Amino acid sequence: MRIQVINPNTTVSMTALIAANARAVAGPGTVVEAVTPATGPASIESHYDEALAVPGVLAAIAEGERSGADGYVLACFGDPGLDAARELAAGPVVGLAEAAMHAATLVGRGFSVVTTLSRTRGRAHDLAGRYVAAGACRGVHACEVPVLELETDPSARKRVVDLARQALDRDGSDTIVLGCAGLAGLAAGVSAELGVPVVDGVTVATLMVQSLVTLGLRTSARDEYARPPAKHYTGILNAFTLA
Ligand code: 2AL
Repeated sequence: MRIQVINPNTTVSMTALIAANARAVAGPGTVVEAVTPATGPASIESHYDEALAVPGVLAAIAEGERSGADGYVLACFGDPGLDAARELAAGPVVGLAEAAMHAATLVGRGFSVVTTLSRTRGRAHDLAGRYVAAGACRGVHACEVPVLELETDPSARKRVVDLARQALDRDGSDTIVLGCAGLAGLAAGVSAELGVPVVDGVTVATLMVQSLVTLGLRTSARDEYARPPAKHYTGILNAFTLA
């Protein structure tokens, strides 16, 4: 099967990190195609970034549909454009926060999210409200390292580990969710250090999509996730007009 893993931001080195982590867990019959959108923000750390990432995500999904992708991972913790992607794609689409939060509820009673900037915490709380039962998300904590500095700041990993340790105590949680695709690859090491499950959405979402495709489970096209009604889109969105 072919899984398209979309990095909703336009930073190619981050796509490479995401791809390596997705490929590390994908099964032998699964081809992971990592995509960097042609348009969008360099990183996603505001509602503005998130809104402007969505056209690039949808263009990537449209291309995936043309080339026969079996399923999609949206590899950003804000899950930008997830519902719209489901309206376009025939195969399953799974978001990072969605996958990670669901997985955390399967291995623990309450989780803490460790994310990048404090301004992204509201979105994480909103998504927790959508995906998991009340009380399952015990807290969302920001290490205050900007997304692209996760790659370059030598203190980033230690800040994430220290914050996660504090979060477990403060929140009374038993599981850590990594709240950014740029943290992919840290889960196993941080878990060994802290002695609790640490969930990375890139790997979990990849295996969830692989499982859904294997089971023949596709997004329901009945009602809400049916293909959007054809209409004209004006101006810079003209290319998004559906037949
Ligand atoms: C993210 C992410 O996963 N990718 C990105 O550009 N921003 N999330 C975050 N909380 O900073």
